[in-house]
Order: sequence, then structure tokens, then C-alpha cells
Amino acid sequence: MSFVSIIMGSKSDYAVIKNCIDTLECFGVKYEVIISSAHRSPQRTKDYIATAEQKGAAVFIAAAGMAAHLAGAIAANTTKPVIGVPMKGGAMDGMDAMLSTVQMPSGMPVATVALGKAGAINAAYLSMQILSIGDKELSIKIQEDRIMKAKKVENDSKDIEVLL
Ligand code: RP5
Repeated sequence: MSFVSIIMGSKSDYAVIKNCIDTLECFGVKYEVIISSAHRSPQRTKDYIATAEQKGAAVFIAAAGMAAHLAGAIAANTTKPVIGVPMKGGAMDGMDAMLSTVQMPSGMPVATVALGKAGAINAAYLSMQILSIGDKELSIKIQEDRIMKAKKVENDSKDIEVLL
């Protein structure tokens, strides 16, 4: 059974990552979620990745703030795709998290999404798009979601649009 594994560095990341969880639930995608840190609990992080892979984790989502490098630490321990969600906050308001996530040296990629809520939601979408490569049903759900989004743009516009 393939699933998405979500690892956040601290409980303080949960409010943002809940958006990722909610998005996966909307699509009926299976996931695990744990708190584990690259620097506060490095062994737990490493052990969890090995266990999750054995159980069927197909994609890892890593959420961390400041320069915690959780996504990179996960990428070092798996060849599965890793999506990094930089958390806003701290003295640099997320710039440190963004750079420590996006600026991975060559050969050890982390697919980095936007800071905060948008990034958490996009991490869910990107992980589902990866899973959908081998899952036709999920692929159709994602295509239907795109159609709904396009319709919403049209409907929102109809409410306010002025055309000459
Ligand atoms: C990172 O440090 C966590 O991912 C969190 O975003 C940040 C601050 O953690 P706390 O001090 O709030 O636990 O490791």
C-alpha cells in the first residue's frame, strides 16, 4: 500500500501542516504523520524513514522552520521523492527555512514548495501527482479538481466582471 509520509520538525509546525493533511484527506489519499527533528531527534528520524519505506511510503513531505534542514536530512536517507515545506517564522521569517530547503547541493534533491499554508497544500498536491503516475483513479480525481478550480474562476468572475 503506497502512502504519503509527512514529517514535521516540531509540534509548532502542525497548524500549517494540517492544511496538507486536510488536502490529502479530501482526495482519500493515505498518509502517516509524525513529529521528528533532524537535529533534536536525528536517530528517530532515520529509523522512521526506514520503517515507513518498508510499509510503503512512496513520497516524503518534510516541514521545518529556521535552518533545520529536515528535508535534506530525509533526502539523505531515502531515494523516494522528498518535498520540503519551509515554515515561516523565526528572526528571518522563513527565508532561512526556504534557503536551507531549496538550496540542496546536486544529487540530493528536495522539491521545495512555497512558504506556509500555500506550500503545505501544494506539498499535498505534488505528492498526489507523484502517486497518480501509477494510480489512474487518483489521476482522474486530480483532473476533476482542476476542472472545478477553472469553473470557480469563471463563476467568481461572473459575480463581478464588467466586459465592454
Ligand atoms: C524547526 O524549528 C521546527 O520545524 C520548527 O519550525 C522550528 C521551531 O521549533 P520550535 O522551537 O517551535 O519547537 O526544527
